[in-house]
Amino acid sequence: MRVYLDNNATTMVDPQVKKAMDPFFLELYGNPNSLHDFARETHADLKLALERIYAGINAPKSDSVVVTSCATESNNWVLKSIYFDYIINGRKDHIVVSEVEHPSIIATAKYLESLGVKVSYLPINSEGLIEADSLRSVITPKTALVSVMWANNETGAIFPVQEIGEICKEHGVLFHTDAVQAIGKVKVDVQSLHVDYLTFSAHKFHGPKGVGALYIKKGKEPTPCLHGGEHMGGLRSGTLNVPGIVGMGKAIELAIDSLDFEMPDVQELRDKLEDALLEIEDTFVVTPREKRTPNTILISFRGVEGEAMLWDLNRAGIAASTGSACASEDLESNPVMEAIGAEADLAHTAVRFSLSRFTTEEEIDYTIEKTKEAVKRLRSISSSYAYKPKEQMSEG
Ligand code: 7TS
Repeated sequence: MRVYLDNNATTMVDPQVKKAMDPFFLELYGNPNSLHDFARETHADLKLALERIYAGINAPKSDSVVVTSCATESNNWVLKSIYFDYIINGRKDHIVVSEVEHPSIIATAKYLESLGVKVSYLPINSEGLIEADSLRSVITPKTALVSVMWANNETGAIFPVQEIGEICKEHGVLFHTDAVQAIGKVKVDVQSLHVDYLTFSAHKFHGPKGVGALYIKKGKEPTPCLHGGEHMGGLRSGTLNVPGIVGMGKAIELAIDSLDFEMPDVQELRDKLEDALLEIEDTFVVTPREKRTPNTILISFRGVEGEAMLWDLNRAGIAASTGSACASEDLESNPVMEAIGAEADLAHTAVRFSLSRFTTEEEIDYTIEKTKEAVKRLRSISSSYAYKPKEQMSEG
């Protein structure tokens, strides 16, 4: 059996999305900006796709949703444009990010730091959550931007974006949220909170890879990252990725439709997996279920190296993860577990299972069986577990 439980890294393209994209490779391949019928024939589908994308996050028509190549581009664009628009000219000198943002935010923040920008990193608490009030003590009159993700990719923890948006509004500071792990899992409505920029990526909700977007509130348009033409209202140049945009439009529509009737089933399967794995002794989950996206579990099996676990699971045909795929070539501990301050031996044991609306009960039953076998086998050969008297173990 092959079981895919790494949906926070990427998802399968929904067959309906693929079907919607198909005509745009061999038939409707015109450049929409050209002046002939091949171009014109793409316009209605592009318009429909953009309408679906706007509707997917409830963006008002007056605001912009700029299609990019991925969330990494959107995140880089926001942070770097803040540097060009507010910092290099001396108006502001500071930005705030959380310490558990995706590397596309953290690495960009570190790069800006190397250019002299002051950066504050908001901590997470022992449950892996951000406390909105922690923002109050770091914000200054020179703060240009706060960037805090809607939901964390490792734990699924949902961050208090509503309250953070309010604090930003009070202080006249721009607010960006990376909603990559939120779209299709929880309701994302840009009009329900104070937010200036919001990032998302189609391949995380059963759309194609290589297409994402940045929502921009009217009046907050950043300096473009890619100059060159009048595409996307002059905000992002480059020939439009027509199949990608059509695919993202269909995918976001399906994802939003599935929120009420499929996500509860995903959550039920996630809870079944989690309950069964927590029956194994010395096993820990940091973020409470009700404070997480419905599809994610980050779980630590004491004494079992995360990578060893992935190896055993992979041999059984099961795909899981120990952390962001962007960093998985290094044998590093999970960044969220580190930020929580977990003991070193626990930080190395975290395994992420992330489900999708295509996950079946049969797959979950199989995963429970194989994970239990793997924990048993790996603990039996683990020097850190087998020889440590149980009484000496304290909770992480
Ligand atoms: N932001 C978040 C919160 C993410 O989870 C990811 C990908 C990105 C941005 C980048 O998206 P991309 O479309 O530009 O690649 N996260 C993961 C992950 O958790 N495991 O692999 C990739």
